[in-house]
Amino acid sequence: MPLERAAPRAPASTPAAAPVRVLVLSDTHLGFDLPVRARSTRPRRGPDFFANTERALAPARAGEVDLVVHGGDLLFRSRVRPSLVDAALAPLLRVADAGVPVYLVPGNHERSALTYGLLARHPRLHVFDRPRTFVEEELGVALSGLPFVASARRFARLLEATGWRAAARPIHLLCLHQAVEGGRAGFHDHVFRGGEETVRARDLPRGFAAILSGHLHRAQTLIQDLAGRRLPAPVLYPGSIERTSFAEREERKGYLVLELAAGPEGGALVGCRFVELPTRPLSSPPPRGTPRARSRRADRRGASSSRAGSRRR
Ligand SMILES: [Mn+2]
Repeated sequence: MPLERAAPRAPASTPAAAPVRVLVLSDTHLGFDLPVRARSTRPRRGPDFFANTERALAPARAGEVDLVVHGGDLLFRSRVRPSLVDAALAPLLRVADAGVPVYLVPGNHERSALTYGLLARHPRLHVFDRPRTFVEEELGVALSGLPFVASARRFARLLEATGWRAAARPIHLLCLHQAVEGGRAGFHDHVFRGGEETVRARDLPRGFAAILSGHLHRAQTLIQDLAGRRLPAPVLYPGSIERTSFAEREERKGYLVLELAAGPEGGALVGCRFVELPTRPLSSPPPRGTPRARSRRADRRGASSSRAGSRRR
């Protein structure tokens, strides 16, 4: 029986460009449990954080994505030794060297943006050291973003300061390090409803294909606000690449690979894949006891508040 030949496909009336692929990782907390001079010989989890950062970036080093966005908290706290900053930037610089642009949002653990300004000198490594917008002309992508802001009341004004409205491209992404209304964190499933630290859904404008954010350590996607109204764009949290506290003991850890299509109002998210990373189970309670109240406080912080974070992590 002769093989049937597939009929030639009719040319599309408007040839669709291939989707743009974006790898999103966040909250790598490099330097966590990695003392320079250890006072005990207990096993350290610090190397796990570096290993998972490298694993998450492997598709980028292999050229399988067009862009990388790091949603912040690259480091485990804001003041660290210079050699740790170098070690933490190295995985990102290798991606940039491989030809893939990298965008970094300063989180609550790296307010010393000057350090990045001085060290992150690479034509393909870009830091949202202030509210600003970058454009990748060849890809037709604009990326707007701002560093972590402790008071979300300033959010709407700072978003305008990125200049995003004047930078419209076929695909537009918003990059943040914030808790957004409806986000969830911790073992007791704390829901961010409002208050000082929470970005309100009504402050998110139309015009973005997706909003990419660090800060919440649980991987999650928000598509509606607390009243059930559809958000103007999905808010995507890849979550942390490892467990930074006991509150995260049952969470899967990983990173996201997105596919974005050009279109009106900043394009559209057409694909989103969570790629799980290996993690060591947390089998013992935190060293200073686990009263339920403390555990709940950790939930409310989203396992990542600036004050507690700098002090304890
Ligand atoms: Mn964090």
